[in-house]
Amino acid sequence: NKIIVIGMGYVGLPTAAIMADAGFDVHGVDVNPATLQVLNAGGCPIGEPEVTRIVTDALASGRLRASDTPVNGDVFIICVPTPITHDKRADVSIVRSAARTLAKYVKKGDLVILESTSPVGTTEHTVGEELAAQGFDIREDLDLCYCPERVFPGSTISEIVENDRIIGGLTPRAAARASAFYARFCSGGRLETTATIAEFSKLMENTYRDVNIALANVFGHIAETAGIDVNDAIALANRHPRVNVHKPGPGVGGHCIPVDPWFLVDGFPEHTGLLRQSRAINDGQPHHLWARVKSAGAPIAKVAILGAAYRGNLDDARDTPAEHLIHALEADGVGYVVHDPYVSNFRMHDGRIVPVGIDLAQTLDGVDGAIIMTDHSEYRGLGPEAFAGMAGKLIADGRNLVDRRALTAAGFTVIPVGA
Ligand code: SAJ
Repeated sequence: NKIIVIGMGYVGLPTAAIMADAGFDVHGVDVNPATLQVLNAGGCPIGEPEVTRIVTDALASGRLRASDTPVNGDVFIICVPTPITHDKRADVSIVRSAARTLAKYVKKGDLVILESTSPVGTTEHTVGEELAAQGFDIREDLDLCYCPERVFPGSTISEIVENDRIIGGLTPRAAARASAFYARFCSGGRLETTATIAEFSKLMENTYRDVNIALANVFGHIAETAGIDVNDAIALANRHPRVNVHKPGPGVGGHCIPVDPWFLVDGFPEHTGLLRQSRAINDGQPHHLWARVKSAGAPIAKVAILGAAYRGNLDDARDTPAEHLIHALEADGVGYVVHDPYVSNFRMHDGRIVPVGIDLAQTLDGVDGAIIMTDHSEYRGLGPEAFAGMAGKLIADGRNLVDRRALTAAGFTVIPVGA
């Protein structure tokens, strides 16, 4: 069995390596020359240690190769990005062009799988249309499926291998075939359904998380106004057997949660007011935190942003809430420096590169305030010594990590989230 994986990114590359590890002959395809250069030199463009290990092993074994064009195969898997446009519309043009490219290499009887998070109907209408344009009957001649990835950056390999897998076939035959294929390298349950149900359920998962985080953030706003600590209240509410309130924070980042709800809004605008409002609440959190800092009244010319990654202990700054904070600071003419133990310089949506320091004391030296954006373990429990070099005494703790009592006793003003 020869497997062709289109897209050597955060999902496609580890998936390809896991399949090579399971004994398949895998050919990866990517349009990015830098990615291909690293892979062809036997290296891995993703920093996560487990991913690096399995990818470099797969390349060394010869069972994984990569180039800029597909080859003939038996199974084709599309793992390309599905971004949103600047006006929050779903952009499936990369899926379409991947499908158009691979359609020329597909033969009768092949299995074609879309893994990219996609608007409802993409498998049949976008991928299916490109295959039909090559003369295939997409139900009879091929097995076409939607099998969403559920990659959680930081534990990519175990989540690909162990999570339950939704397998949406355009036909029951296609689902059964894909299920047998995933059984070769996935130990979790395999849940066969239709392609559209699979597409919808993937969007539901990430939308559920976004709306729940927005709800937690609203609880945080209420607590701030009422002078209550939201975390104490959440801890108690979560002792109810059917309640799981999420964590309020400084915003929602990453390449999935802030993007995927828009696919439902785009497709079903008349039903998705709640989703739009949740997005607005979560995107507004960095601005909300900055407004709280300003209302503390201390003069601020320069702040240190602690954390560029969108989530703790990751080197991933895609769609980071820190970018929204930077816009808020710039709008007020406030200077900033950024610290992160994992992320080096990162690129904002407007193309600018933001320099990031790794020495915390150096970053804090002489700033008027510090704003914690990421729940890195390095920031947990920080006390007065860590912030001693600051010129001012203001700390906004977007993740409720620092030793608030010790800092307050030492004369710092700590602004938590939701308290
Ligand atoms: N966050 C909060 N409060 C919370 C939980 C998260 O503020 O209670 C923030 C995080 O700090 C982060 C953002 O939300 O900035 C998103 O992080 P996340 O932990 O929700 O997840 P991602 O984006 O890393 O990965 C998600 C996962 N989906 C779900 O948990 C439903 C992952 O399993 C998916 O595979 C991934 O999206 C994807 O690729 O779709």
